[in-house]
Amino acid sequence: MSLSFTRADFPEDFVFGTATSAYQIEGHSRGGAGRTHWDDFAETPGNVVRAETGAIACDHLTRWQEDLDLAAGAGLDAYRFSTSWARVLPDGRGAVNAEGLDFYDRLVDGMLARGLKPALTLYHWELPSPLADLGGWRNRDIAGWFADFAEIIGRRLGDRLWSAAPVNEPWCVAWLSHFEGQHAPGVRDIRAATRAMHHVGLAHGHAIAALRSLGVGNLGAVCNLEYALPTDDSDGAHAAARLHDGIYNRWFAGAFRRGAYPEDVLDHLAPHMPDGWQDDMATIAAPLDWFGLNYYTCARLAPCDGPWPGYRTVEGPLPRTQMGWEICPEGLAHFLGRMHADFDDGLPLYVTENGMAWPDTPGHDDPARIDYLDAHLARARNAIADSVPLKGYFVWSLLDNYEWALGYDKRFGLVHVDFDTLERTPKASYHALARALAP
Ligand code: IFM
Repeated sequence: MSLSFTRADFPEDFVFGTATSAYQIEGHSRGGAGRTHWDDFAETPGNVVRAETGAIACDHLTRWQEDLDLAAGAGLDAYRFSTSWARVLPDGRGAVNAEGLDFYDRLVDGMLARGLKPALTLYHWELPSPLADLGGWRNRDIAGWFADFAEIIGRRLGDRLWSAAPVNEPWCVAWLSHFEGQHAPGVRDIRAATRAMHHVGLAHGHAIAALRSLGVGNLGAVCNLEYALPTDDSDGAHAAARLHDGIYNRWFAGAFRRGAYPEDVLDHLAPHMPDGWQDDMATIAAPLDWFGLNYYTCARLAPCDGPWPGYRTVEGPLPRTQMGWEICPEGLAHFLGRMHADFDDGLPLYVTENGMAWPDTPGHDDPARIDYLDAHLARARNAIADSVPLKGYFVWSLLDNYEWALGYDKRFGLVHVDFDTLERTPKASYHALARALAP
């Protein structure tokens, strides 16, 4: 089975890549990395399937050369990776773990040696536990701690990076983790969530400033967006979808690109915002070189009784992935158009994550993933034809990996990983992509 496009169907400079993250693949029990709030969260019964952690994960820490060979072998142009805060600074501040920083140095050189553009994310969720002890994302000081981390990484890797973004999916860092409690630190508290919603943006802004002052270029923001649909035509369902869109999609995109939070969400969160938050907006809206969107699915919203935000999600009719997420490529088309049209900044856009989980077994084809990628890349092509400045697309993920609270069952990889032997086996989707991208 093949993909229905080739490279020639995209602009010559279009960047194809794949994305991974540190804690999900590296093996965090090794190489001097510090403890993270994910280790604490997973040790608390009921939080993570089988209480699994990233202790070994894909053992990328020792197998990284093989993994970069796989990325290059698929004909990709770029490799999106993240630097673990707790691997570089085991206590979150202070002493650097030289072994950790050296690892990322070799990794970046390894990408360049294979012709892969290094696309860095500074933070993909492994908050050092000592910083969590101080309140983590609830504590305003995190913006300064994060800027210091950014500076350490920028000084060491900045001369060889192709791009850098401070925080992967700020909505997950803040709302999913402090309001819904589904990710570490597992808090369910509107005040904690509101503080996190602001401080993660502030940390982003400080990190951008730190990287810029070092001369690191091509800096962006990466937000996950979910296509919010009313479950029916009632006013209540429309209002629910609009509010979900505000919290999920408009909060960070508006802050980063316009320096403003959406009024409809702010109306409810304002009493919980830190004093003087307005003075931070210029920092949060530091100029960017690109905007990245991670897109997977849609949500169908209905109103419900109970406190604000007063809505619930309802099952929809579309086929689903192993995550239970509806396959809805129209949502990608929607956001590509909207993230261009809503902001008068002409910013280049990247799809920084897109992909699906499927219960793959080695030796069997994964046609569902090939279909998924094909359908979404067709929407990407349409957007380019409609003059959306879409410049690249990254598949999530290169490898099957640690899917956070869902452990190791959910397989997002182009490459199958046997978590007993750690053997890597490229799937049919990997081969299909390699054929599509071949010169
Ligand atoms: O695995 C995650 C990743 O860490 C962030 N974006 C979504 C992926 C799939 O859930």
